[in-house]
Amino acid sequence: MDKSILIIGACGQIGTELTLKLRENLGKNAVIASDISEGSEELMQSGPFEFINALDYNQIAAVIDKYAINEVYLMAAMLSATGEKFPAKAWELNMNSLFNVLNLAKEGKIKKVFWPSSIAVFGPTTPKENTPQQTVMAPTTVYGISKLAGERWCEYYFNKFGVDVRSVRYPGIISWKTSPGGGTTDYAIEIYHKALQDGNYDSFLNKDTKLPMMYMDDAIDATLKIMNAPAEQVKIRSSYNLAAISFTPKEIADEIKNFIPKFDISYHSDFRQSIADSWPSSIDDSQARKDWGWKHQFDLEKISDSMLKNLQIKYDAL
Ligand code: AKB
Repeated sequence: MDKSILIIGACGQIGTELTLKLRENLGKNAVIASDISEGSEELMQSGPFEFINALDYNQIAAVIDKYAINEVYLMAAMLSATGEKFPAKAWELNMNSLFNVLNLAKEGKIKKVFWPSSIAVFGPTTPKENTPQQTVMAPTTVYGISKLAGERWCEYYFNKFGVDVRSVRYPGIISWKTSPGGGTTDYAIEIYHKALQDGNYDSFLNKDTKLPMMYMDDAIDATLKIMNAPAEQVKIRSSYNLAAISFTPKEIADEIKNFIPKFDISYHSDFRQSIADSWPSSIDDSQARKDWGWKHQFDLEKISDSMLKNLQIKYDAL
């Protein structure tokens, strides 16, 4: 059976690049992008697009029917910082969109589901360094609570109904194509924009706040690796720990100074500091590496080089 894929939330930071990569790999008509509003010109022109509200089961079912979809990537979500401003909305979006897709799979309308979890499933009582796959999980953000609940439901649907659902706990994802929306790790993207535009950045996290991070290319690679792995290799059906590198605002600023010597950083933490303080500093992802061959490629130097080059090209074209 040929693959026919639906991406829900295709216009967001990860959805955009996931859609473009899948279209490059499988052909543009094999990948249907969908979201509540239109995305970048590059995304909109790269293949078919449908308007879908992830909370509307019937809308999703109609598109699945129309294109004979067999795999869904559910990328729509409200992230940690915005989630604290709109707790009820975050809970509704993050949970009910997942139920819609899990139920469609349970009813046999689709064969495979990808749903992203996050390092936000961990909380202040979790071991901070090298956080294990199985450990204390007591998140203190609405986003984290919704992701932890979602993980439990994914495993439940796999065990009870045989739903082939696969998931990774993304760290902060760094990218230049599409802006992130409302996360705590967003500073690690803003800093590159500001370095090029203004030569300085006022960080909303303290200088020593170390968080797990990953370049977009690695995140897409992990996503496709777990989705393409034989089912028996995907041994965890809640969500896999996933890691690449960890750094602090001071460390990323020092790296940027290697490219832009006059770059300057200041620190004025806001409400996002307590979210960051509740998360791990580094993650043990050995299970993902063992089960389906996960391996990251980008360190901080490579990320900085790629971010600054690509953003400069983008700004020059404006
Ligand atoms: C956020 O900061 O909310 C996200 C995440 C770590 O899941 N980037």
